[in-house]
Amino acid sequence: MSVDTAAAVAERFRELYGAEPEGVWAAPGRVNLIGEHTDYNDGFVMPFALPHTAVVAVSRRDDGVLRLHSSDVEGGVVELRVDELAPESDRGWTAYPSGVVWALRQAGHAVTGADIHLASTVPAGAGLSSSAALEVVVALALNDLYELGQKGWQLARLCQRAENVYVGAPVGIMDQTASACCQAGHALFLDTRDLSQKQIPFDLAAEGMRLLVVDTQVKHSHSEGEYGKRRAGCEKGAALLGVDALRDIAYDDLDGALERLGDEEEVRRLVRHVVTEDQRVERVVSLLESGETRAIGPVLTEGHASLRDDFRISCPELDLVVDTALAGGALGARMTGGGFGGSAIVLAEAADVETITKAVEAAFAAAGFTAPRVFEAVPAAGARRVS
Ligand code: GAF
Repeated sequence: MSVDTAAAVAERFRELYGAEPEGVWAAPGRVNLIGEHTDYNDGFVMPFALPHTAVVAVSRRDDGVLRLHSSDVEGGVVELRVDELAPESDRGWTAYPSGVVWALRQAGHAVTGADIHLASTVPAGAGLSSSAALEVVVALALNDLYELGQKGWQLARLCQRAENVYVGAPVGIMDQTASACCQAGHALFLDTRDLSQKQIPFDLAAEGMRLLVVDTQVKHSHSEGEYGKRRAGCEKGAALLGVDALRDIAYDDLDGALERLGDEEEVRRLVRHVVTEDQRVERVVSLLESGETRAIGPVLTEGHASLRDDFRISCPELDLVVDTALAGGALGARMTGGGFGGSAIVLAEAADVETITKAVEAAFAAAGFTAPRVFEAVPAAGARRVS
């Protein structure tokens, strides 16, 4: 995020609220390299931060008033009272920042109000965690201003609670942790059971490769039913198998576990995805750590097949990106994020990027799909104060 963006957000704050903001903060969106729908199964994930960020200018208030404004949404300043915030009372964009204020206060933090102005460059509904970026940036700003002393992973937990309870979307912990804790030049290997983290160096350019993000422009939403159904199906699988979470099924016991599920075909497919996906995360970590970066390509592609055939959350546009990219010589490709639309990632040799991009654009045009938005992603920094 540029200094200009921070200055523009501060300037707009001054116009709206007639005073200097106490500070400006930024938090990124993410792509997930591997580890999809594993986070609510206590499993492994491996996201990295995008350069696209949600940016807020914020000042404290001591009169219980919360004022919110976004450059990205039509309409003026929304004014709420912090002591009247209530779960699921709002379905609009303001639910994310006000949900964070609610979660902080519920956890006993004395947040007595704020003036907030927001602008975000994270594409909304593209599976790139625009919501988590918005939650985390507000949480970090209030954490700093009110001196709450919470660490990144603790803020991520509070933001997840805001999204689960206040917004009403049953998401896991990956996106908020990615936005809060990622580091530039690294992917974050996160164990979502104990929240332990390992920063894995991920510098594709140094090895002559690139990672493309292809936003299919098919919008998705997590508060709609399909995400929750998958989550409930996984929880049913864990209960039938007598474990706390699918994370507890050992890779070499997968066949046995599938047998024990008998004719629960739907659950069997979900379990197979989650158990094999956890293993794929571990394979990718070990390949990256041993310098075999190109070899992660086929693992990413296997992940896509599993999400498409077993977890059943892909869509024709995502499949077309993957198939076209692979036919054009990509090292690997998969959908990323919650699914049902959103974005795919493509790992490719730098020399093949242009051909692959053109092939994907041509395939979308030929299929009559809306033109995709393609950009290159380099792991960027996590949430931070910028002024
Ligand atoms: C969405 C959710 F918000 C995450 O918690 C995660 O479950 C992801 O879908 C799928 O891996 O981004």
